[in-house]
Amino acid sequence: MHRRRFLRRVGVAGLGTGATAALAGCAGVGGDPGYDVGMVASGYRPAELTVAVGDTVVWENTSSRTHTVTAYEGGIPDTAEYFASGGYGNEVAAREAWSSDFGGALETGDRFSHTFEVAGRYDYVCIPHETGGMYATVLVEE
Ligand SMILES: [Cu+2]
Repeated sequence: MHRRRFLRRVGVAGLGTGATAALAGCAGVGGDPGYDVGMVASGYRPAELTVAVGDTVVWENTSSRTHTVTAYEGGIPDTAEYFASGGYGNEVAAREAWSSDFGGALETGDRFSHTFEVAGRYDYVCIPHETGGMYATVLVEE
């Protein structure tokens, strides 16, 4: 279990959707919603989140629809670890799993987390709502 650090927000997108900065890894303490990025009906809030190397980002599906968190393999730093809900090792595997059996699905209230160990820009997408523009970015700073 990774202790979450203080996550700074840069850029104000998606006000009021649970992007409150969090100090400790205890959900619900001091108004901490326990996650960093919420998934609404057709998007991530905030759509851009800035964290530091070593931070763990927690996503939660706060909507009634099913979503995924799936990194674009070409949209993350070369040396970074790939991430996708469902734990798939690459984007092709994640997409195939979704297509065949809704692999990687995050239902209402489900969470996914990833610890970012390499600085850079990370673009990710919700596979079922990609055509609807459901994608977002995590910026990881040194
Ligand atoms: Cu979605």
